[in-house]
Amino acid sequence: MPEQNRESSLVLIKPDALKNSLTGYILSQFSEFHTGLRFAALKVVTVNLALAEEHYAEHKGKFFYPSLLDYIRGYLHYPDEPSKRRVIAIIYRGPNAIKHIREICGNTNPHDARAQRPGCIRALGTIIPLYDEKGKFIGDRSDNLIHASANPQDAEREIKLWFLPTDVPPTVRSFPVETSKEYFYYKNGEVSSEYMPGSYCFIGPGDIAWKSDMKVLRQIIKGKKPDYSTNAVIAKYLINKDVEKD
Ligand code: FUP
Repeated sequence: MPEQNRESSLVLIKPDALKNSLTGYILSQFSEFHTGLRFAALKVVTVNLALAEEHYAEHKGKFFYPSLLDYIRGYLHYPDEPSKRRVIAIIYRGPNAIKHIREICGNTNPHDARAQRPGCIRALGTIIPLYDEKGKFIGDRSDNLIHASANPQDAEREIKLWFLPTDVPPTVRSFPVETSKEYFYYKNGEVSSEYMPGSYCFIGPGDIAWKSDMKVLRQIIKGKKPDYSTNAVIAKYLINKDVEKD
């Protein structure tokens, strides 16, 4: 099959879409009947801080970054109902998946989406004004219902950030995996090859991990500069492990 036909894209159905009962509508917009794309993986995620920060790492330092973290973590749409703070994460796969999905989403900014492409998903979104501590307007947050990978590099980074290889059937995995022969433990932001009291073994011998994550873990253990951060590896292993009650 040509490489383009096996393209994968990460879609996140964000908390505002869940709150507005738009999940079914969004799934039908992306259905195989309409797009020729298929599900490669799907899961319901309570977004931990490491995952939110890594997902939006390119926006760190911008005025809307703190608000964006609260938004994707569901705190803004469900301030008093932790059990409803979820995102639906989906890998779609098929011909020109990235471009096709971005077209159906529309512009990042819901006002522009409405103007440019009435009927696209983000045309249903909202603009929220943001203010600093002194009450001065600093810009807008786009509550745009959905995230979709922008290009193949982002898609690879994002899919490996949100999904374990074993969340994806082997026949539709887009990126190389490796079977570990080693143990890796995690505690308080640190990775180790040795058990420490209170640490958690997230990869053991026989476990399948993304090949690039295994490389990063070995770099960390050897004290070398890693290709990417510990959090970018660990965030997906922490998904749905924290307990937050109403
Ligand atoms: P996109 O690739 O379309 O998701 O857009 P970006 O990566 O540029 O933006 C990521 C998120 O930041 C979007 F969901 C919207 C949000 N954003 C704001 O809230 N305010 C801004 O001024 C710019 C972006």
